[in-house]
Amino acid sequence: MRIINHGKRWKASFLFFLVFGFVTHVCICEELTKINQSLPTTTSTQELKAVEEGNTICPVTGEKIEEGTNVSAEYKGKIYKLCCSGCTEEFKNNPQKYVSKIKDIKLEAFQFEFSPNTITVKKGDIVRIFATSRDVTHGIYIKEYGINSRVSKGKDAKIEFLADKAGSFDIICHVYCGKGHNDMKAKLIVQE
Ligand SMILES: [Cu+2]
Repeated sequence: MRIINHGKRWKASFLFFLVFGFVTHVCICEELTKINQSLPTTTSTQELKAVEEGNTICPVTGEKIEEGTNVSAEYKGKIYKLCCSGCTEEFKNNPQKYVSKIKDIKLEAFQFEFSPNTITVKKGDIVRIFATSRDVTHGIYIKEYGINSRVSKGKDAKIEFLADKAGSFDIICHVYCGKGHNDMKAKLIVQE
């Protein structure tokens, strides 16, 4: 009898641990699922995806890329548009040479100044001005380069051109912006 009792007790405790084990397992699994769900879902492949550089001038020829042209090359996580497949080959041979020609400049317009006041680049550079306004609508006019743009608060302007003429050029606000408007000027210096 004692032996049978022993066996029953053993069975009972075995059953108890089985049920207990199952319940704790389910609980832990649920917790782990919750933790997993709360983790950010971004994958490393998404982070490594190359981004469009958005250039409108071919870094190899310095010429405006015709609309509808779909030729590009990737370098250091950025996709550069090019004007033809010949340029793609040339670009791939020496990407650094062409990428280094692109000069990105932030220009802020406000009553009644531009900041920076002077933009200095080298002849042959592809200049990209990313302009913002702190207050009202301003103009950005560079006669010698045929640039005629306007910028408003919340409506940024992107100006892209090949600096193919050396010299010192006036950047003028040609949109009336208030009392000091006539003095609102900056300089573009293109070094030989
Ligand atoms: Cu002005």
